[in-house]
Amino acid sequence: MNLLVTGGAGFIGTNFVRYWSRIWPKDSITVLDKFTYAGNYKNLNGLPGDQVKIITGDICNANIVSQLMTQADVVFHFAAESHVDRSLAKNAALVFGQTNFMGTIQLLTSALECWQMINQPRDFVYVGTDEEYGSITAGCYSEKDVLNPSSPYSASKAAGSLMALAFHQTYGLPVIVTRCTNNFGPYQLVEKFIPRSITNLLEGQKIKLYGTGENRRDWISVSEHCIALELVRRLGTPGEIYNIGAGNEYANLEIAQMICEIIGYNPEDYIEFVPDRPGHDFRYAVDTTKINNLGWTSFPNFKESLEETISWYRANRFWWQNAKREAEEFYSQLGR
Ligand code: NAD
Ligand code: TDX
Repeated sequence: MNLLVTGGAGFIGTNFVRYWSRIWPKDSITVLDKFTYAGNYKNLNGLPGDQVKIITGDICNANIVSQLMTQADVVFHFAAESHVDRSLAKNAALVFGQTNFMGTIQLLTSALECWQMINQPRDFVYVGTDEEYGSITAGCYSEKDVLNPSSPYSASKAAGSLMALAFHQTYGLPVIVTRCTNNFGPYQLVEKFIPRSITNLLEGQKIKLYGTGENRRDWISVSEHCIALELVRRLGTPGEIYNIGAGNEYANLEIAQMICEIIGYNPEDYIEFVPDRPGHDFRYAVDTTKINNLGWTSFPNFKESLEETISWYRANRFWWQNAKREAEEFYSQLGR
C-alpha cells in the first residue's frame, strides 16, 4: 500500500510514520510537510530511505498535492497549525484557516479529482481533535453532538472535519474523521503543556500553570493514538466519525504534580501560577463507545507512559534545546 502522510514530520505524524514503517515494512510512505517551525527533518532520521520519501511542500499547493495524490492509496492527514496559544495571536486565524481549512479542501479536491480520473478511490483519514466539540463541564461528547469550538485553532479544525464529511456526503469520497484527546509522548514540541513542563524542570525552571490549574484534559499516549488510527482506517465505515480517547482525565495541576514527583522536585516549590489563556476551555471529554465497538481498547497506564516520556526528554536534550529557547521567547511575550 502507498500512504500519503501530511504533516509527517510533526509530533503525531512522526510517531505514526515510525509506527507504520515498523509494522508494515513493505508499504511505501510519502511524507508531505511544509516544515514550519513545528516540523523537523531529524524526526524521520534512520527510517529506511527506500520506504519513506520526504517531500517538502504545502498542502495548499495544488500542483504538489495533485501529483502526490495519484500515487497514494490512502491519505492520513495530520498537517495543521496545532497550537491553541499561537492561534490567539493577532492575524493568526488567517494562517490557521489557510492551512487547517483551505489545505484540507485542497487535499480533498485532489483526492476527488484523482478518483474521478483513474477510478480508484483514495481513502482519506482526517485527524481531528476533541477540541472541535468545545468544552464540557460534566459528561462527554459523542460523535452525534454538535460542534462548538472556541479558539481559532479548534474552529479551523472543526471546519476541516465538516468539509471532509461533506466530500463524503456529496461525492461519496471514502473519508473517515477522527476526534482524539490530548496526546503526549516523544517528539512533541516543547510549546505544549507536558513537554514544556518536563523541560522546564530539566532546566531547573518552574512549571507554569495557566489560571488556577483546575482545567481538565484527557490524555492519550501518542502510540495508542497511532494504533487507533490504523484500526479506524481498516475497520471503520467511510463517512463516519470516531472519537479516540484513553480515559486518563486529570486537572493540569495533577499532571504538574506528577511530573514534579517523577523528576524529584517538590511541587510546592516548582509550580508557578501564571495568567490564564484567553477563552481557556475548561474541560474536554469524549465518549469512545463507537471505536471500542470496532474492537479498540486502550491499555492506559498513564503514569508509566509519563515516566517513559520524561526519560525520552532527558535523553534527547539536543532535540529540544533550540526549540525550547524559541518557545520560551514566545511565552515571555505573553507573560506566561
Ligand atoms: P505538530 O504541530 O507537531 O505538527 C504539524 C505538522 O504539520 C508539522 O510537521 C508542520 O510542519 C506541518 N505543517 C503545518 N502546516 C503545513 C502545511 N501548510 N503544509 C504541510 N505541512 C504543514 O502537530 P501535532 O500535535 O502532531 O498534530 C497533528 C494533527 O493531529 C493535527 O491535525 C492536530 O490538529 C491533530 N491533533 C493533535 C492532538 C494533540 O494533542 N497534539 C490531538 C488531537 C488531534
Ligand atoms: O505552560 C502551559 N501551562 C498550562 O497550564 C501550557 C503550554 C498549557 N497549559 C494548559 C492549557 C491547557 O489547559 O495545559 C492544558 C494543555 O495545553 P496544550 O498542551 O497547549 O494543549 P491544548 O490547548 O489542550 O490543545 C492540545 O490538545 C488538543 C493540542 O495542542 C491540540 O493540537 C489538540 O488538538
